[in-house]
Amino acid sequence: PETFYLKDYAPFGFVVESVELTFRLAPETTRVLSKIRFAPNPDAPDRHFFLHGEKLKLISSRINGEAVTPVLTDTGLTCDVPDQPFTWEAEVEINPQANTALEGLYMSNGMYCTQCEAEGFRKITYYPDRPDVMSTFSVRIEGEEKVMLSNGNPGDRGAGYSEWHDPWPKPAYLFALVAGDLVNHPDRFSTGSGKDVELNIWVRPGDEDKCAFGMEALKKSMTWDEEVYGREYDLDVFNIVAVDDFNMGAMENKGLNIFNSSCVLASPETSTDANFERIEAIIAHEYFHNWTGNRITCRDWFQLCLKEGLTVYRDAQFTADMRSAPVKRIEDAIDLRARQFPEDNGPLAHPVRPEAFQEINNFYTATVYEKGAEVIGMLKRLVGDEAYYTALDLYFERHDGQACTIEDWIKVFEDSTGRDLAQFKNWYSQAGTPRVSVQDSYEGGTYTLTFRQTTPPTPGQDHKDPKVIPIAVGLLNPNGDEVVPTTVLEMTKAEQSFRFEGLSARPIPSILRDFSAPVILTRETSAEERAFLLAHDTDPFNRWEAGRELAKASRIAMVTEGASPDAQYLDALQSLVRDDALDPAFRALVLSPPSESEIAQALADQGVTPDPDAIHDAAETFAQTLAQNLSDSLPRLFAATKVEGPYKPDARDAGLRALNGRILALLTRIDGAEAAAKQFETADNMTVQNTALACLLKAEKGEAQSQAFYEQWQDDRLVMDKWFALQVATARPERAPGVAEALTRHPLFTIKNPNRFRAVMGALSMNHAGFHQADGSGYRLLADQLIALDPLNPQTTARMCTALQTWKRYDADRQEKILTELKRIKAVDGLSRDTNEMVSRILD
Ligand code: BAL
Ligand code: ZN
Repeated sequence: PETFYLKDYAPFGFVVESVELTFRLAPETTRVLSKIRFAPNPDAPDRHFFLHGEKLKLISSRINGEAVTPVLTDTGLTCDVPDQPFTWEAEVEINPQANTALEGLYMSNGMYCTQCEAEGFRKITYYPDRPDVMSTFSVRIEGEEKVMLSNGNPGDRGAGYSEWHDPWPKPAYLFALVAGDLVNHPDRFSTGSGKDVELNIWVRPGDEDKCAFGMEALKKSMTWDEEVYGREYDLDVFNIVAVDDFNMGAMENKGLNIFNSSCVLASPETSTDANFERIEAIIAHEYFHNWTGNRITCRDWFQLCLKEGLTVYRDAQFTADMRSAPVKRIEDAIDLRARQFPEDNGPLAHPVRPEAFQEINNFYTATVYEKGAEVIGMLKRLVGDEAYYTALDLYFERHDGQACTIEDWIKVFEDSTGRDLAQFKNWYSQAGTPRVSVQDSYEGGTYTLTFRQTTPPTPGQDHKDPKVIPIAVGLLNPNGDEVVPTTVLEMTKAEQSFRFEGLSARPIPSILRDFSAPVILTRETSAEERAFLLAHDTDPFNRWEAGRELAKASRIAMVTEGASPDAQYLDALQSLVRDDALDPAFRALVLSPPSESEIAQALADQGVTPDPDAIHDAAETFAQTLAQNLSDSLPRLFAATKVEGPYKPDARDAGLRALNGRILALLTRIDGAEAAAKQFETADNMTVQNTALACLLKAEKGEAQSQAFYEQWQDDRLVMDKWFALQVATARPERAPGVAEALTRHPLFTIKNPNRFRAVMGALSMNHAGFHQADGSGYRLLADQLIALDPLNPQTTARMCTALQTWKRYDADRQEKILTELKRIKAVDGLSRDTNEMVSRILD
């Protein structure tokens, strides 16, 4: 397969002045007529007229009204064209019904919808399908569907047709079309400058009652972007559509966001608190793309982090403002360590701005998105809040309507702050998670912190330069008072010391506050000091982090030395859980153990081969000991943290329910699952019903309730995804592959629906000891499923291959078994480019 390189970028030979599209919809024979005005591009090195096109049946083509015969290949067409502006017209036929890859125009439950990012538009018609080619689009849709939508503002509409015009030039990846029997949840929004905008969430009939929360989230997002970034919406209409079959979470098409139904539909009866929080964040994310992504887009796909890192950063700021900033920061750190660190430290490691790819879909990664957002956060920390917003104003002013690069982005900060950010760019170009170690000394009132940074080699990058690392530090004195408030140290060298003078006693340092950089911090320190920080740190993130470090140390000692759960840590947990002065959501996070995969990684980092079963046993023993130690207070704590009154998905109630759920999980270990059974009986919202069922299934006392849940919810796809996932997630390790395998034969399992596939296979890959069963049954099942899915949906198949990226952590037997499966996948005849690239990189 061809590899594409950043260094090869050249502008397209033509600019596109306008695009007119007509769609004649038919499930198996949709006709797409295009009329595109091209003009020579004076900035391009050549005038080679190549239009992308895949799986298209060309019916006819004309230039300036004259029929032409282009040369067709598997990937597009070429044609001789005039050396002056001209009109290209083509008619193609496509088959949405047969499109199971869910890229381009496809059908989902009888409804037409599109996904064009990154390179789906070329499956709709012949076009220069690259983000630096921007144009206005006029669209006419002809069909029998009740609702027919596209980007921009609505135009004429009549029996059997609907017209749309998008006045904002955009790349083809932002094109969208939806047509089907849809109903809307309407609302309106008045922008700061008084523009009245019609808002709609379009859903299948029956889902109307699940739109109100998403609509509120949209209006909050619109207000927030005006208040915080000064960005207003720019069309008369903003449409959101919910679709059941969707590879991603959602898509920011101009004026017509398309959402995986799991990321927009919400009701108390069917959605958990976590679903509500995620929906609010994704609605915001897609809306925020209107400026960071759509008005200013990417020059090429190597620059994906330009829009994704920034937009993830913006949606994280939004969530922090809507909910709790410390809780959001802790959740983001957990997520980064669970998904991005393994990527950055394994065979799939790539820079935040990659320099080569075979299939761009494989680079919609935690590194581009989440590490990309961390890089923005560091930049903001380094320049300060005010300078950050000044730079952003300049970014919008200078680059509105353009397709940009990371260089453009950095230049805006350099120009507006006067700083030289050359070294900072290493964060974009060099992969791998930096390790930062720290040593301290205290003498004559001066406290010195000495940091050392190294970044291990990653594929294709043996050498790493030092990065600019903002290290937020606070110092506490032994009675818990803060003697030096949070100060950002700017580390730029491989080794660097920072002094704090005039201290009357040796302080206790709180380092990397608020997780100020995405690095692995190592510091030899005592359990006492960690327990002190867990009790006293004024920085909530580091308070949680101290607990996490204690938890990890205890777990590792249990696995490697056969130690008992650390008594001091158990005591600390007990006082925290009982401390009503603390935010319940924070207490829930402190009570949430590190994942078994995280412990496996921590062991591997210490040169110990992780044994998944031993790690699982240690987790179980720890939780059982904690439950027994707390046994006297658990029933009281459970009652005291119960949320009374009607369900509200706000941060306060959700935090309390999270704590209550953690307590129920402990209580279930000692009360014969009585409280969980009662909660399941009386549940009036999905959060408590789901929690109760999880506890019951984990205790292997939930068969009847699982059946009842199934009967209650079998007609609700999204709730059934939870039912599928829960059974695999809670299964004892030795049962997990078998449970997952049986579920793939369940009548409601369908490999064609990405949500259902991920519910089962994603849950298996996250049941650490289950997936890594020594007999290799977990690996074998995943490989069987990936081989079955690849011809239907390469994108989702390739994404799921990441479950195998950590293979080098494990013992020789497991490695051998994983390699066997990887090779089996790679040997499949006609394997997709997506999956082939992922498997090859993992094997390398
Ligand atoms: N642009 C792909 C989906 C998202 O990141 O919003
Ligand atoms: Zn995005």
